[in-house]
Amino acid sequence: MSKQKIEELAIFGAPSFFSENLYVGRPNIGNRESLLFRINDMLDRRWLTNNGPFVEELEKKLAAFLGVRHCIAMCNATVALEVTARALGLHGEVIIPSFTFVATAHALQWQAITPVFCDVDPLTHNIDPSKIENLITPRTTGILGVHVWGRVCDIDALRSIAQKHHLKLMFDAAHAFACSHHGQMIGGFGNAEVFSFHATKFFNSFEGGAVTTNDDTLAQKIREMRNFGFAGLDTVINVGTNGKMSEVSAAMALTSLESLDEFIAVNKKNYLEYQKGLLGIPGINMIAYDFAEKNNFQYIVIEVDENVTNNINRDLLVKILHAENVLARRYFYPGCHQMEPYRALYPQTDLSLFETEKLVLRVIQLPTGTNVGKQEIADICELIRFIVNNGREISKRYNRPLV
Ligand code: T4K
Repeated sequence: MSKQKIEELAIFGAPSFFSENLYVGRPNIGNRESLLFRINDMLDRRWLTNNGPFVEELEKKLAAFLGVRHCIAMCNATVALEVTARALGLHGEVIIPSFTFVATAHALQWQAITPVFCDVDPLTHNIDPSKIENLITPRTTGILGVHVWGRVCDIDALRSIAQKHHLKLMFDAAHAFACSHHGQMIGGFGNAEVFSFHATKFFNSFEGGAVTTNDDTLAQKIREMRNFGFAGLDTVINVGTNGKMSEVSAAMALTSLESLDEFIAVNKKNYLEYQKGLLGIPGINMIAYDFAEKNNFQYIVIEVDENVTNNINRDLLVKILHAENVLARRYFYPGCHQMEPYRALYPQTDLSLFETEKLVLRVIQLPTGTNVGKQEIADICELIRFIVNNGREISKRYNRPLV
């Protein structure tokens, strides 16, 4: 039973609709026995990290699954982005979207590379190739595209811009594991691609990530940089860091891999349930996935058009949902360019990010994954429908000054 009267909304003091929090990014856990078996094995072997057998097995399996020559498992995607940018020799300026998790920008800024923020296409939420060339300067050395929500950026356009201007092209594919472009798995495009296997990703290794590439020399360099620059037992040939994936993370990743099809099936089912449940709610539009491609359906993203939602803007909707224990998120509000240090370092940037500035005000992510059931999705959708249908009264009452 959904809320019937606005007095029954938790923002007005009534009990929350859901007794327990429904989170975005709840981890998918595969077969526990399988994981525990691997962990026991690892403990018996006393090989816990530093390119152990689970990491080697994982790298081989992922490279085969993605159809790439090299997969280098890493401790997380942020360090993987840093190492890849460095191994590619990026310096000066690199063009990236502002509409991304701040790790994309930090990975560059951390090594004194200036992230130059480019606007996005409002339909795809991905970097808009038509706005890139204006941002290229003599200092530009690369383009870093992000496959936001696992929806692939316009790879072909980015590739031709990169070729024309002799720039390196890398992708932050943190969201795009098991997604495809023209039928080819993400992982083999550009000079290199970087995945995240963080707990919140549909395929997780607790913390973790990977770099994939078809470039043998680059792969070798990344392997060395991942391990302090070592090229032998006591020979260091490059500056390096500690980007290694531990065996326990690889054990989790191998276990997740066994349930990959199930995770995708659940996400897809949830996506279709949301699509059905949200249908016809004025001003609530869910992003679409291209069914001709492979998708992981990990993100249920809605856009709120407050001109049509009876005065319910995105932030008020999020507040009401939170009060009902639906812990929706506002990724990637307010955009990297509005976060420090970028806001202070590049104060004029917002002037050129017209679409990004609007997008960050209308996007919400809703809970999905193996932890969310069909009934819960139906209830969340009914709640949103109720909120929008009664939007004028709710917003009037919410904004009424207290006496
Ligand atoms: N590039 C892109 C485009 C990315 O989205 C990310 C990461 C990266 C690069 C960097 O990847 P990594 O270096 O992390 O491998 C979370 C994740 O920590 C982050 O990995 C992810 N993107 C980002 C979109 O989301 P926060 O700060 O929002 O996390 P937090 O703690 O608020 O948790 C998010 C949600 O997940 C909450 O609803 C709670 C839930 N949760 C989280 C964890 C860790 C759980 O239910 N259980 C858990 O164990 O960044």
